[in-house]
Amino acid sequence: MPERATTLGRSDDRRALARAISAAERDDPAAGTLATPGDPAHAPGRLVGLTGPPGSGKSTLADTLVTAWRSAQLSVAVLAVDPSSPFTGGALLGDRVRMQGHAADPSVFIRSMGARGHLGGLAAAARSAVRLLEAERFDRILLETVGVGQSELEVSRVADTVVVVTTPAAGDGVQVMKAGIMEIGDIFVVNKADLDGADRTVREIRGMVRAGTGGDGWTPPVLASVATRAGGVTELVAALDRHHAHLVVSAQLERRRQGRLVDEVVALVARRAEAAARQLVARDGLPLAGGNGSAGPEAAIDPVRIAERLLGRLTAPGPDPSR
Ligand SMILES: Nc1nc2c(ncn2[C@@H]2O[C@H](COP(=O)(O)OP(=O)(O)OP(=O)(O)O)[C@@H](O)[C@H]2O)c(=O)[nH]1
Ligand SMILES: [Mg+2]
Repeated sequence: MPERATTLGRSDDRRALARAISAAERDDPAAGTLATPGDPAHAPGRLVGLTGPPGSGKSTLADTLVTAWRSAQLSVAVLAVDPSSPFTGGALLGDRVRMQGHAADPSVFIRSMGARGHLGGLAAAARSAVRLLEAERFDRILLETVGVGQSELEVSRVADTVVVVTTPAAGDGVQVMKAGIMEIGDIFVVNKADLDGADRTVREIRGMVRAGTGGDGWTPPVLASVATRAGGVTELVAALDRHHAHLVVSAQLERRRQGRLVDEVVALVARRAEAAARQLVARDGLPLAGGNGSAGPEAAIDPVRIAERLLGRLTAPGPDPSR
């Protein structure tokens, strides 16, 4: 499939993209209008998520992957998302320093995103940012999420392919493979394979993967990597290509993307509906049976019925309460 490298050569373009992502981060509706429409003839970028415990080497892997993809003439965007960080506007210093080797490359865009602001949650902000990057026609979009908690898992679901990064387990075996993470990984990487215990950790995770393999025809490979070495991600690059091919052939790529669109639209509807409901209540009070708008004894006993009445008013034809 022909893939043409995007070049954000003009610093104006870069700034516009950075601004649009900031707007998405703030949940500013203007974000959508700042996106340039993608070239429909261009193959949609592949969206790869990197997730795993802090310090496992995700940013270093991202950096090495960028190098590998750039040598294949592919343009790359990296979005580092840290749910525990309040930073915004690309301020995750460590990540930026680690990827500085690509700072002058017009076909590489690197951006960090923190947890501040976005009403719809970080996953929604990441989804908006990814949509902007897709519109910019990057061939590869890397989404790095720090940690293995619930919000990180949610962010990971935005990706086509999720890579779970761990390190050789010290002492008594793999502990970071918490509930949820085994299910979400399409590829497992034991990074820092230059350290002791990598082989054993690979074997252990393989055992867990086999036990938990679902019925989608893909057995997640478990690879070892040394992100700090130039050729240390060759196997990972090949595994990513294989998984992408699998997604295409099994029609799961389409299904995953469709699922993401549904998630995004439903989340938007939920947010707008909440705003409209609050406005309506602020204007008219709660629609209580007595109709006087103040919370009487009914509020304590029957919020479901009050909610149904409110929903009825929201969906009733007539003046839109959100205007
Ligand atoms: N020995 C060794 N060290 C590595 C390897 N990959 C990364 N490191 C080091 O591990 C440290 C953490 O790497 P990062 O890439 O920042 O890890 P991260 O997962 O992005 O960390 P957070 O974003 O904080 O979660 C750095 O000092 C890296 O140089 C590796 O393959 N082997
Ligand atoms: Mg990092």
